[in-house]
Amino acid sequence: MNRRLFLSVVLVLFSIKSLAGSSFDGWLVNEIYSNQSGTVQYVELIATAGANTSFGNSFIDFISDNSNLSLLIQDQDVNPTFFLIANQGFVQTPGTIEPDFLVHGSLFDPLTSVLTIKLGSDQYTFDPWLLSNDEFYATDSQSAWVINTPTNNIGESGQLPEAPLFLSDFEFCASPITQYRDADSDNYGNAFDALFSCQLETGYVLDGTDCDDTTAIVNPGMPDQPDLEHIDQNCDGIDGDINDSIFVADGGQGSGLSVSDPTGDLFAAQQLALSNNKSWLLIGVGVYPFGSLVEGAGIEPGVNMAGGYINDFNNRWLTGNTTLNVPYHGASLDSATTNQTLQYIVIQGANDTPASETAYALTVRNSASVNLEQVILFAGVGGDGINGLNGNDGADGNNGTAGGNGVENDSGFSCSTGSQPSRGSGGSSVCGQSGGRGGSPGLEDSNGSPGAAGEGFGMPGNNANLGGSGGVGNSNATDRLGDDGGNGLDGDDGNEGMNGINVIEFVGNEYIVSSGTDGTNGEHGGGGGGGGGGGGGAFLCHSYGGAGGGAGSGGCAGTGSEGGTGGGASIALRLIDANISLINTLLRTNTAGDGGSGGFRGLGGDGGFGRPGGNGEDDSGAGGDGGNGGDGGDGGTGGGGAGGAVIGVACLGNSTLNADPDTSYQLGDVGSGGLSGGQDGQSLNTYQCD
Ligand SMILES: [Ca+2]
Ligand SMILES: [Ca+2]
Ligand SMILES: [Ca+2]
Ligand SMILES: [Ca+2]
Repeated sequence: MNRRLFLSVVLVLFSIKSLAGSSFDGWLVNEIYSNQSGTVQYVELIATAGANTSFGNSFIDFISDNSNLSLLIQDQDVNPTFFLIANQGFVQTPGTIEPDFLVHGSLFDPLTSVLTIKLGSDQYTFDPWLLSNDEFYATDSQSAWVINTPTNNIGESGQLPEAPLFLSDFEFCASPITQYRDADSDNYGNAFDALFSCQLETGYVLDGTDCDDTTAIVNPGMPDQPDLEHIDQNCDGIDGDINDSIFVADGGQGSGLSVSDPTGDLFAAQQLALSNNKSWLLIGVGVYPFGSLVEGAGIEPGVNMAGGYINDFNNRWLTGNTTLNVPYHGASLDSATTNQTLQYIVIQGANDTPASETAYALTVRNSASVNLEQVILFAGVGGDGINGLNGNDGADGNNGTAGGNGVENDSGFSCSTGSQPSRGSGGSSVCGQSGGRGGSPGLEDSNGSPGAAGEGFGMPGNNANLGGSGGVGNSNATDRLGDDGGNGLDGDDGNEGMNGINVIEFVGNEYIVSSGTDGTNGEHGGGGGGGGGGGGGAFLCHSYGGAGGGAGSGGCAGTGSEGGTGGGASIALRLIDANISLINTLLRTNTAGDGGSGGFRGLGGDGGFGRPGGNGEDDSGAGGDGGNGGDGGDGGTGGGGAGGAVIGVACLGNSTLNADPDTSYQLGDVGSGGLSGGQDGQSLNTYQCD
């Protein structure tokens, strides 16, 4: 005789609403169902008027005598009425529908004395909990029995058939054999399709541990790795093999050796995997620091990583991220041995990249076969280049001094006895480009001396800055004058530096930035020549001519400015003698570094002025004027550094890239070239990967 499901339902609705954020406000438990063993269970929620249909990140708790289950419902946007939570046995029962949220195992203890379901702050209590083996009725929100009609959020409605689990016509025997249907012939039976019979029937087996009896590739004897379809191929309740895994969860404080005791230290978890001979790290949704500037972020060969796990590793969240925060130069995998895999992992490079350094998200080296499955590699920013230092301006030249005027120097009647007029001094120079000194004047019949040449000839053989010739003593009006000194030549300007170019180059497998070169220094201006001394006079009183004027010194050269250094690149994936397969992987870069600008060039100093020679006295000659110093040349301007490149994948050495059509690239801005003429960087999805 079937026992009818009998439920006395007490509904306790607390009016406390959640203060903020997501919640199940306005939702009720509409149908709840379990078979006797708890292997087939579902709960159908229904929205009342005004219910919150965006209840992502809300919890549902099932609290029963021997089981407390807390489910985090992620990012669910429901339209508009139902939400169906069911377990795996429900899914495997013919005639049912796809639930909105699938739970491995049981939702609650079917033999519990009281069941409490918490929908956020709303709480429902069912008490007592008696089960029928009829398998046909559910309980609705009014505590009434109803024919079960589990309905999911798109409105599909199914039904659990009456008595689906046991055959109706029992044959009496003393020791009936419990046996399980093996529909897929993999020698593991379906626990939810059992039969008591006196002999082992065709199509049945003694083992009832097949968690999916529709396919022979799923059963407890199969290997199971984390996969993109999240199939629990070995029926241990998780996607992956519990016995071949270390468990990592955000904030975990445990040993990492079991699903209920995860560690939060991803780096240590790798060592744990190696010492315990485990192949996989199963990693919960969250953000994990991985490596530092000091120790790098090495991924251990032979330790595979799979992310996206939630709800005590029972489920995986397709759009949830397991993010590894790595230093700016990225994570690295060196000498992976066999088919090493990263799956549902985000590797995020830091953005504290030093100047002109390149940012990487991941480098794979010396590895024959590495697989990235639904991975996001996001390189940090490339380091900006450094601006070149400015050149120094050259000092101006100093002026010469004037020559003394001619005077009488005679002992005769009414003649005066002046001393020899002083020669004009050449302007001094801090860069050795002094102006020439003026020449001495002659007395009576003697000639004036030539002025001294200025220092720093611009060009050999050019007499531009020679001193002037002295005047001829006691001669006619023209000859007795000292000649003016020549002006110094201007110094040539320095050469401009070369600008950085955007050719991509790796040396020693490192991206090389292209910096601007320094500008060269200008030349100093030449000093002017001193004026010649005037010739002496002999009419009536003997007299000195005027002394030559001093020349101005040359202006000093401006120095060249430094070139700017090049900007660093931002590179998502660097392969060095490695082969890699990418499945639905995103290669993403941040912006590359801008090139540094060349410094401002130093300007040349102005040449000093020459000064006039002294006047003649009566018939003595005037001294010649000192020449002006030449101006110093300007320094050359340093070149601008080139902007850094953005590159999805760089294949160096002997590397190959196999990317599926779902793999994509999202590259940031290239670095801008520094002033005045550095080139902007290049943008390449792949570099030398053909
Ligand atoms: Ca089977
Ligand atoms: Ca199977
Ligand atoms: Ca699997
Ligand atoms: Ca498994």
